[in-house]
Amino acid sequence: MANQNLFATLRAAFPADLERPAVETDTGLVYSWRDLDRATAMVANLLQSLDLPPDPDGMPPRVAVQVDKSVEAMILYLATLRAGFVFLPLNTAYQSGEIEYFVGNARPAVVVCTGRNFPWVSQIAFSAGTRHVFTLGDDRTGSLLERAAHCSDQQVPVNCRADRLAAIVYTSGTTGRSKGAMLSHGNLTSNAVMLKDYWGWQPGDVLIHALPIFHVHGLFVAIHGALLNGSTMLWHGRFDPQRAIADLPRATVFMGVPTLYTRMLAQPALDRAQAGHMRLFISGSAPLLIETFNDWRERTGHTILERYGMSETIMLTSNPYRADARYGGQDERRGGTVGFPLPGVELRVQDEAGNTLPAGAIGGIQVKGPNVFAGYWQMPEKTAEEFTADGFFRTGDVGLQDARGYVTIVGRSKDMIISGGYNVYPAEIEGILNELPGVLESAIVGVPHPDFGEVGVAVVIPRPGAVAPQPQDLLETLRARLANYKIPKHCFVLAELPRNTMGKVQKNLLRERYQDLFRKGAA
Ligand code: MCA
Repeated sequence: MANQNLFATLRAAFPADLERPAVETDTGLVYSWRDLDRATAMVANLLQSLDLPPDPDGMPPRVAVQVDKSVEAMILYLATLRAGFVFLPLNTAYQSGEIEYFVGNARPAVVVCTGRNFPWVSQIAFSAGTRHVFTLGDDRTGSLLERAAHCSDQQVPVNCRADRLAAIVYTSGTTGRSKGAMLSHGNLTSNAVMLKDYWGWQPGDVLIHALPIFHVHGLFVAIHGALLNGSTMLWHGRFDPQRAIADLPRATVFMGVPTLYTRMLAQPALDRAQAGHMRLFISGSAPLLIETFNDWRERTGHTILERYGMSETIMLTSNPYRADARYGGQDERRGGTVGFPLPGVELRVQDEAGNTLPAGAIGGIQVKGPNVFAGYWQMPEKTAEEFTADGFFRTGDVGLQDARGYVTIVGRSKDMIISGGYNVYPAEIEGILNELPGVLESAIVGVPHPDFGEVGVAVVIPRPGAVAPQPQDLLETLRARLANYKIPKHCFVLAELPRNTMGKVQKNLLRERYQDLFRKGAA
């Protein structure tokens, strides 16, 4: 039985000449394919030398990682795959309360954090039973590398079946607490192999990697795409529009969230000449406004390819790179749509009663395929709720598929804000606000934002008789507890919340009231 370890598949795609550059960083460092192979082997050997016990239920040990973006962080991810352990990426903006939840929920055997966070992260980890806490800096320092330096640079990727757990990606729940999406080697491999063909990866491709690597987009879609094609990555430690534009003539593929595109459009240096060498611009993780889609085509001559995915499924649909024969060919990339279900993905639209709807009708989007996760970590009931009796996953997104097969997302059945490509869940923030002494209740709603697409705004109702809460104090309280990108961009203290006859808060009325709050030129 061939080894279904994703790393084995990626390693087989390394170029024959291992001295070629695999990664060139924006700080001038160059890592060859041999460097990647040796370094991932050394870190894999270190992890395996720790004699980590599998869980009583046989689940492989977890490696939780909250470190700044670096090539070594990617090496740690690949080494975790190599060693057959479970990679658990954590947003660097998460604070102690959030980390305490993830560590308590996933019970990682190993935690890797930044040196600056070691004092509080190690305390949380050791208290939760974690056996080893290492540090990793974005400057090739830290105890992880010091220890790995003494390990062999030869390692055979642990033999895995396709259904072996490879990663847990936390995606906050509309009920406020995050759920760990369990992704297997098979989920990741099948999606990566299919996308290599569907997006036309070809010899000579070079990827600009400017996304964080603690979410699906930057960690799986971008990295797997480049590695599986033996392509060099131009590695940006953080997104800078000017640097991304400067690198376009050396690259052929760029992946980003809409905010990255709007920020590059704001730069005069972006023009057809600068983008002339590029083959493909891909957008996802948040809706791409038709204005951005049109402006980009006007300015660069390129038609952005928008696609749709989730932490639970990796990529689900995509606008065509070339005509998709399944839909009669002659397809074009349509702004405002997320294209066609990808090969192997079954997609249907159903109403609340579970009836599959005809083309063009709006309903709940449900999917099935080898890329769809097995479920949420240690939440069998929640998992069961999210799958239909015949095995389709309820995405929570609302949309339609037209007669040509194009999928359009028109909304969400879950209360969620997508801000600059990050999912923000009002319930998590409302839960904290509603516990504060001066607060009777609160509502977080998403409103349009010129840079992040959509951001949260808080509306708070004071508790009668208590000292009236001050908006800034409330935001500071949230800032001390939550990742910075979750903090509402404005807070209003009002006398009451609009409610319907059933007493339900009418968030749609709040969204309407504040929809122009951040519009360019708004007062
Ligand atoms: C930063 N800030 C934000 C966001 N990012 N506020 C709201 N939403 C955001 N996304 C705020 C910070 O809180 C801070 O505010 C200030 O902006 C500056 O922070 P900084 O980190 O310097 O911001 P940035 O460097 O400008 O980051 C903006 C960004 C980043 C580059 C757009 O958000 C980003 O990389 N987004 C990509 C997210 C991503 O990879 N999504 C894929 C998820 P203050 O100073 O007040 O604290 S995977 C997925 O969605 C599915 C599977 C899929 O289909 O891909």
